[in-house]
Amino acid sequence: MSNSTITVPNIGDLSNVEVIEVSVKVGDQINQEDPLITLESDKAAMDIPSPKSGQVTGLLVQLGDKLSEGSEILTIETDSKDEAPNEKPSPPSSTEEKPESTYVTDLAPSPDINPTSSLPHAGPAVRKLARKLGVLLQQVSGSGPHRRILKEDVQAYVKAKLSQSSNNGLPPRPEIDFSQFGEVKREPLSKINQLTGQNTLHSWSNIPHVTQFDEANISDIEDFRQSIKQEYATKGIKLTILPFLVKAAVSALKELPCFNSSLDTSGENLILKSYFNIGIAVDTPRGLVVPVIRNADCKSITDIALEITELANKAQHKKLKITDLQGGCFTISSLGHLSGTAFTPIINEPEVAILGVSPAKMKPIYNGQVFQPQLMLPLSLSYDHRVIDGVLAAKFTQHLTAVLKDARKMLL
Ligand code: CAO
Repeated sequence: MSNSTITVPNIGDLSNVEVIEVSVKVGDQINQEDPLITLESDKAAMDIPSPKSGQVTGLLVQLGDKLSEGSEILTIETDSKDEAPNEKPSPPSSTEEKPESTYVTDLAPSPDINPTSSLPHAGPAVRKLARKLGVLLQQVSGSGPHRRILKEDVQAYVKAKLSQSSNNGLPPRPEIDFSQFGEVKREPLSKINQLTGQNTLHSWSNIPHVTQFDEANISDIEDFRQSIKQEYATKGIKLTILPFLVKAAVSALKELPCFNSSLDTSGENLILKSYFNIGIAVDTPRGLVVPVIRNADCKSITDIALEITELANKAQHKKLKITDLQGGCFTISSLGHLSGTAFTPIINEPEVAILGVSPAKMKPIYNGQVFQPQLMLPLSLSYDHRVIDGVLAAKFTQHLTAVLKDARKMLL
């Protein structure tokens, strides 16, 4: 063991240079080339690296001291007994950042930036942090004295980049003062609307969506429904087309199990589900919610009709519990009571498909001999193309239309 003093090495023609950062403290175990202090003149900032490894036993400088070649920095205890009593560190390294060979993709510098075109002023700790995060200091604006880059500046830069990347890597939209064009009113979005916005943006940006359109002939189901609707209404049950669609969806999910799945977060494995929980999109004054009918395969159409009414009521009166909204496998979004011919529903992640339903209309359908009026229900099936291909999607709607045309097939 030997104790030695480390002094400022040759720093060219500079003298009385201010200490602006001290990177070590007494007791620190340091390695050769670790930065000890940073000096800053009006021309440049420079690190003074340690010429050897060892433990710091005494600090001989503090912030603001003015040092020249030969000024003592600290004492260090080393293992070697052959050390000269006064050690000069290796020549100082400029704080000019060397470009890293790799960068975090989201934070990658724009190609038109030359990493050596300017000399950012930053201490070793800040540069270490920047290196760790893959930040090129030339891109960071310094808020310290002489535009020196502080840790907070690097953190603010990363934060700004991350918020841009959550916006799909697109530059943020400029703030527009719409009142310059006419009268405006600002209304906050409901919490549900904000959440739906985030979820749909995430789904739309991350899932390759394809929508398959089809039509189901629901003439027989509708005749049957009309014939018992009143009787059900007297028992307090609202029998619409939707419970039939839930049952038809379960039948199609059983037939094509990859629709009843989720991709794991690695995107390499499919998690296939043996339960059949169907989410129903419900419109409320506060926004869209999707309560779930659990184990729809084990429930009758009557049970499902009752449950939809209950869940829709709870949704309208803010009575849904978190468990009512969890565990869905496949979602049905019905705009059937309104208008439209088709739409492209957004998949309710982490599900892999969603069925959109538009209003049924009477259409002349050719039966091989004559045109007959039939009630045709438009179906819009959006699916995740990473999991499902077009052939499977066509098979899914083919199965749906077959069971909706002849409800007896749901029993099979
Ligand atoms: N074609 C023709 N008629 C339809 C139909 C369709 N596709 N879907 C429903 N109808 C009929 C019903 O059968 C009912 O008729 P009757 O009075 O003769 O029984 C009437 O329209 C009203 O139905 P409803 O909408 O009250 O009930 P529902 O079971 O079909 O749906 C619910 C319930 C809660 C899902 C629905 O009211 C709702 O909130 N839908 C909105 C979903 C949504 O917002 N999706 C968009 C998501 S993306 O932003």
